[in-house]
Amino acid sequence: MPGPARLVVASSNPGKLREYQALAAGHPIVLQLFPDFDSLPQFEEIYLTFAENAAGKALHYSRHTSLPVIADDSGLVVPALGGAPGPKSARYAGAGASDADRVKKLLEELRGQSRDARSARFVCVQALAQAGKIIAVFSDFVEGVLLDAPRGTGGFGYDPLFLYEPLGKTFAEIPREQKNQFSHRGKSFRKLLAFLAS
Ligand code: ITT
Repeated sequence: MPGPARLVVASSNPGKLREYQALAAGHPIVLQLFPDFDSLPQFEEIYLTFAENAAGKALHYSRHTSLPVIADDSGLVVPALGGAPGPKSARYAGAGASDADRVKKLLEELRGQSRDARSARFVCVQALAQAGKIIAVFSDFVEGVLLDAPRGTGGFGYDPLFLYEPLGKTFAEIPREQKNQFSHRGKSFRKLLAFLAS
């Protein structure tokens, strides 16, 4: 019997890492972290698409371990803002800004906007790479509406503004397992799990 698949998750975002650990639980897969992630040369997310950034990130970090590496590029897309913050979601309020700063900036951009203009989706592209080669790429998204004030203390990033209408709650108001059930990251990760199982 082969042992569980071992993957290294290349991310510095604690919110993402917690979600991946919960997503892997109960599956024949062990998610590891780089022991020294912060001291590795960083990948510059300079591309205009989630896919290019995810693939670039996975390729880059796969050169620092012999194990397969998973990296995701994800973010919030608001069509009424021309797709912003999009692949620049982590840098929307500038370098060194916090989740709260980014939420504040988004609220300012959307102030007084209609329900339609507040439609948004979270997108996640996950790339799996090993030794400088892409093995596979997965993606998914989830649609919601951006509120005019934050609600909830769970999740991370833009979650307190993101109303998931089927539940009538933001992603910051529901347990992690429930967010993972419906989220861009959770749906994409289940495709990755199915791929590994095949
Ligand atoms: P790594 O590149 O190290 O993984 P990062 O935070 O820089 O960490 P991204 O470049 O993929 O990751 O940027 C994703 C940003 O998009 C993240 O910082 C949040 O602001 C936002 N985001 C992505 N997924 C989210 C989610 O599930 N809930 C809330 N915000 C999310």
